[in-house]
Amino acid sequence: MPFEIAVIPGDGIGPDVIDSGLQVLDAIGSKFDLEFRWNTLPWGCEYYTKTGRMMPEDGIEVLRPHDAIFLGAVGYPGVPDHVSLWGLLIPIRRHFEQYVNLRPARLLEGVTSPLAGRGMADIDFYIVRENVEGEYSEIGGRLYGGTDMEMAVQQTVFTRHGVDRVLRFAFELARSRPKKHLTSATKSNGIIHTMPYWDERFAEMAEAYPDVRTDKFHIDILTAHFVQHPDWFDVVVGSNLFGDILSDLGPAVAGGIGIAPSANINPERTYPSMFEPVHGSAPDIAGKGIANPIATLWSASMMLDHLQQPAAARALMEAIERVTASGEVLTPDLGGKASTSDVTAAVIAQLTR
Ligand code: GGG
Repeated sequence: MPFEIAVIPGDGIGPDVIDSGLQVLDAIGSKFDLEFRWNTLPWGCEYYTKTGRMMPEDGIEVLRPHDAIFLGAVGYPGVPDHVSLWGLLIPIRRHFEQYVNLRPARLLEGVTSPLAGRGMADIDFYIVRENVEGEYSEIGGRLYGGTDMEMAVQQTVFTRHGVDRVLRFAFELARSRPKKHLTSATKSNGIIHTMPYWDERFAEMAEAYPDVRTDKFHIDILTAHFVQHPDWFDVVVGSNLFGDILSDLGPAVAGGIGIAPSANINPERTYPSMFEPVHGSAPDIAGKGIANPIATLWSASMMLDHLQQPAAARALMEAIERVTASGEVLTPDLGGKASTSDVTAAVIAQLTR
């Protein structure tokens, strides 16, 4: 049976890196006898300028029957960021209960960390970001617009169901790893209601996982620890906003956002999950052919894992790592001179050698 994959290249460098991903996945398909049927959807900011919507009204129904969604990047100058995000990425995450955003931060061989003296053994952890509630909430509004009493209010939402399910996923992931260590990102000293609640749920959940070592840090010092002690971390769980920030910082210490993958997962598999690089559309380098495709290729490997193709997922990851380890074909963000298509060809060459 072919895998039915919805492909949303999106904006800026999205189409470049997705094109790389599709070439590499087709090569994987030939090697492992897997068939992919790509349903490419032209949604995003250009679509918005033509239609007034980031995706059609029935977009969620169009996506629903697919086995997975493969997405590039969202956002472009001319369309306000909150319009592009709330018109495409966020509705997909919510409708399909992709409540886990799993984001690895691992230093690949051949990639140099900006942290002096740090090597591969020091940077290898996962960020588990709550992906459908928390600070990303449309509850709120503005009052007295245009007057000197103007105000804006934004509500954070932590439900017991929503917090517990992402914590459970993080504990299970930590339990499956050798270090069995889970860190919680909090800010319960300053955020007086939601964060103490998060801490309470974390503490209660920990009782069910006596084999998992736990700790928690306020988000401010946690960011410092990511830089000064990345080796302390194994799995880090955070709310939607904290997880988002940590999952730019984590990959930055692992060599840069150009290699950072992510999986928006519906663990129950009731709905399709979505795989995307962490990075955005990078309009400054769009169309130049120099975007690093590794974040997208690593996301493709996570998609293969989710599609229960572990051998293909591993082979893709090994091919990526052989390319970075050789140091010969790297894009400018990693200190090289290679183009997106050079890296794509190098990964395919490693797959087919
Ligand atoms: N690769 C998807 C993308 O363009 N992400 C940019 C972004 O701003 N994402 C916000 C979020 O993940 O919450």
